[in-house]
Amino acid sequence: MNISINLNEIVNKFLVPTSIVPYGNGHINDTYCVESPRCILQRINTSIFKNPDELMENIENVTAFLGKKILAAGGDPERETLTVIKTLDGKNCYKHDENNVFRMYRFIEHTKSIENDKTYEDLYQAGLGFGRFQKMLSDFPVEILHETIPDFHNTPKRVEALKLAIEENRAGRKESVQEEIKFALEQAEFAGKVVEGIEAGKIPMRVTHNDTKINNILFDEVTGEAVCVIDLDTVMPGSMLYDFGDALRIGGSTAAEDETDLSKVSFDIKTFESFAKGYLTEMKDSLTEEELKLLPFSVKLLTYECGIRFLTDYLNGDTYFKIHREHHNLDRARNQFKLVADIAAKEEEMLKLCSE
Ligand code: ADP
Ligand code: GN1
Ligand code: MG
Repeated sequence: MNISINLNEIVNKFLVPTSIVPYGNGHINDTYCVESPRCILQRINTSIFKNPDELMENIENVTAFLGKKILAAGGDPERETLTVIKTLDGKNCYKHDENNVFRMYRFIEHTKSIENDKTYEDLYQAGLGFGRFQKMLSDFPVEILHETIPDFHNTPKRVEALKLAIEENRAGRKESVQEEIKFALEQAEFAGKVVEGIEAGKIPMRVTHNDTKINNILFDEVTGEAVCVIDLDTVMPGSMLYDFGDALRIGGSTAAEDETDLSKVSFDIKTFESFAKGYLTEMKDSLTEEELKLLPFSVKLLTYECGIRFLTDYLNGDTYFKIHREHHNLDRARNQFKLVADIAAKEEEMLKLCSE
């Protein structure tokens, strides 16, 4: 968040601020809380999201669509989905220059973010929230959606990116991560399962969120109910398996994503039960046999995919994910790989749960 431009000047393009403080724990954008009224100011990461106009168009279209559904269901659109605050001259973002593009959202009050300490009830609520989100978007006109990051969950392409990073060895770290590289490449045989299922017409494409980590959903601070799915930058066509698996990647782990004591990292199968119960409450009628069968596998796949993305970024010199300490991406990769092994050991047990 060490940016050199004057944030007061930026905020004045939207409204008059009294304070601006860094906010949240996202890995991608720079997020600030601004008062008052309380708002979220975000600098869009334009090295990742190359076309902020298309990105903002997606967000406006998706939130407008969700808003109508929420209203029709008797809910409050300003609480249950994001609201973009326009600039004084009516734009959905402010471009200070090419690399400094800012947007503002209404702050969703009386909610909490969950990072690592979560209960089974939280997982159930997250399942309900993400399931409801996907259900509401089931008839969204997909043709108006821009692909903000092409091939985002194309795991085989992620494997190719890892191989390239190994070959290029840009940060000179290859020798020190031989064990991790070996694990990543040994596991690559299952990387294509969902992409191939999609290509074969066995797995349907839907409008999906694509970044369902648990801190991308806000919970009511009193009742604990799932209130609002946020971080809509990657809403794109995809498989529901991406959203299901990715939510349990962090939601199902007994430790934080960057825990270095790997003896603490394991997959808690009860979280699978809780999340699935919530998710299926909303989605079970529209899922196909193939999707249902692959729910346990999706958790392994998405954890593996994220692990190889961290390892790739480490090899490339930490250019994608924000890091907060040296070797942070390597710590994250090791953590995810430990989790992959544990999920694999519990896959059969999860499958049994699905057939009950
Ligand atoms: P990133 O893309 O970097 O992950 P997010 O959009 O997820 O950024 O925002 C980071 C954090 O900021 C979220 O995890 C959440 O805690 C908080 N946040 C984002 N938008 C809002 C909002 N509209 N109201 C309240 N909190 C928010
Ligand atoms: C990023 O933006 P955030 O922190 O919610 C990333 C996800 C990863 C996640 C790993 C656009 O999510 O894909 O799974 O970090 N988002 C993007 O924690 O790459
Ligand atoms: Mg986020």
